[in-house]
Amino acid sequence: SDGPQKIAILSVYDKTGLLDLAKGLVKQNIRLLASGGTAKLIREGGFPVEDVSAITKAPEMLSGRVKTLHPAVHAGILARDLASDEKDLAEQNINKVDYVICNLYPFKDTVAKINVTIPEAVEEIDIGGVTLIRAAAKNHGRVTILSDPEDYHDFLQELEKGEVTDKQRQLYALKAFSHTADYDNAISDFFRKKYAGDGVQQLSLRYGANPHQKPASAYVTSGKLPFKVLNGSPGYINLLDALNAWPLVKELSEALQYPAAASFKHVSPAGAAIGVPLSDVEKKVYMVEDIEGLDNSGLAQAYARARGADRMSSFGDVVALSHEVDVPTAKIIGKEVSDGVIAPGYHPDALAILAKKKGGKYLVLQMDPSYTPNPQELRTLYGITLSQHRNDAQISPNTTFNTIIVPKDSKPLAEPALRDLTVATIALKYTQSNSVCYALNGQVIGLGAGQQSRIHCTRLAGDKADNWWMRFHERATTIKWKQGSKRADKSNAIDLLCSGIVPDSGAEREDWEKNFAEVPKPFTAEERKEWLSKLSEVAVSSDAFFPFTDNVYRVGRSGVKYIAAPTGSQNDQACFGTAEQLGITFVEQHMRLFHH
Ligand code: 93A
Repeated sequence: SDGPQKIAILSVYDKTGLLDLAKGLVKQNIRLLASGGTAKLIREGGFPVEDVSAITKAPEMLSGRVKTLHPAVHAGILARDLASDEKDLAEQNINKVDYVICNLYPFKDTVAKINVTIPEAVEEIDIGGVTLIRAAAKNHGRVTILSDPEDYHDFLQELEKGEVTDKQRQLYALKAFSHTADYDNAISDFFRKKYAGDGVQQLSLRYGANPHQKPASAYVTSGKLPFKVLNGSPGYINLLDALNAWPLVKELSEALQYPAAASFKHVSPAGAAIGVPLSDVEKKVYMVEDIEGLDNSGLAQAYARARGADRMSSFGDVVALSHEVDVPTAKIIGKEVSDGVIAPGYHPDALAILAKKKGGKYLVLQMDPSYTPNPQELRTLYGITLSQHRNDAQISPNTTFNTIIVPKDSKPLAEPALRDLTVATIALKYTQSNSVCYALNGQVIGLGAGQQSRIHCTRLAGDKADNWWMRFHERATTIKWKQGSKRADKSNAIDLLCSGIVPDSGAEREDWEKNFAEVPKPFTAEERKEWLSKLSEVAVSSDAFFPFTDNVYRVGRSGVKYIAAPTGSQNDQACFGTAEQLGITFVEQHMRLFHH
């Protein structure tokens, strides 16, 4: 062909397919230059090849640490078809390189070996190869970079046909950039584990979602983790809970200007609340009557409500608190079965209380409240990386609930309704979908998470709200417990009573009765109905539109007066009409809030 002889530089660790490639290149009259081991193999295969030192006029040095790093190589690769570049090359007597074939030292395989030392790993950090690959990929307008032996065959076929197409060079360059990025990730990953110190940029976790899922870790790729482990050691699900619960309380507190708390289980809130003062009966129902200083701590009141909403679901929770944890809040947590807490700070006496829990293993995380996450979120699932913009939509009592659909003549909502819709909606933003949330008095009273059918969410949450309200019935608040009853056993016994599912007889009934000094009479259907009819002013939020009117009818049976939900269902008009009939204000909440 016309023009000067084309040049290929070959430097490969993985020598698969090398001889076939050399044969094909030589057939096209391409001049081969190769680093030590690569040149040796080609030569032994009987093909003409020169050492890279033929053009660098420098020997390979430092036991191979410097093989191809030289201006004769890199100017040859990086030069464009520009007069000024040509001039520079001519002055230095350097020829343009047209093809680079390179793959890297096996860093990943080396560090995967047990007990690999740092010097062993360091020797496997490829410098010259990465430079060859990056330079050739950068100049892919002119240069072809082959970084994968799998591509040799197709490449040779293209050469046979004439030249490598622009499109093909682009694809090879893309592969090359991905290859070096992946390689660098493996290196930074290794040194993060060795040098960053546990808990600074990365944290080793005991295991993943289950004990057989090892190893497991949490890390950021730059900067520091935004939380510190003050006590205990977090598990994978603890972090899923904590890192969902923290933004919930942060947003809730900012939206309503109150301290806020959340109680998480399996990556959904069991309760969430702001620090509205508690009545005496609320203190009793939430089992916080004996907490000294409760009335003066908005944070303790918030947690009492968050924890009190659904005591069954909160068993073994991860707690999030918007403000520095004080002694009253720590005392409530101290009495409950709980797994961990995340908060921006801890009063030393509060920390001392928490650090004693679970035989000293209670998880205490201190969150940096100024931390702002990257707006783009990544996760991998089944080996596939998914990326999305974070749900950083703001929910605010002043702006989110202004579009009142029915009743048509409605005045703007009053403060308690706005407050409760805000609590319910922010809770849903951090609840596994589908989700529906009932709220009252600044707290969640019933939350349905993770149901595939919306009506099942609405029912689940509504039944929880009903159960919550039954706990305020005098029969439930005046139970005479057997001496030494534990809190969890009490909660279980109350749940059976208040859900209206105490068996008439049999072993389960006998077990239940063992909890009491004086056995309470189970509620009749009429008694339940009568008491539930007194529940009112409840606010409900839904993370997406109601597809059918059944949802509206169901919420109407649990004292709901306000609904906030997105619209867009074929049955919108029917849902609005049903709400109006039931005396419910229907507010359009413009944002769908699915969360997974
Ligand atoms: O130690 S290096 O980073 N220094 C270099 O200058 C250099 N140039 C190419 N390693 C270098 N290489 C790598 O050597 C290539 O990436 C390839 O993996 C390997 C090929 O060496 P050999 O041809 O001697 O088998």
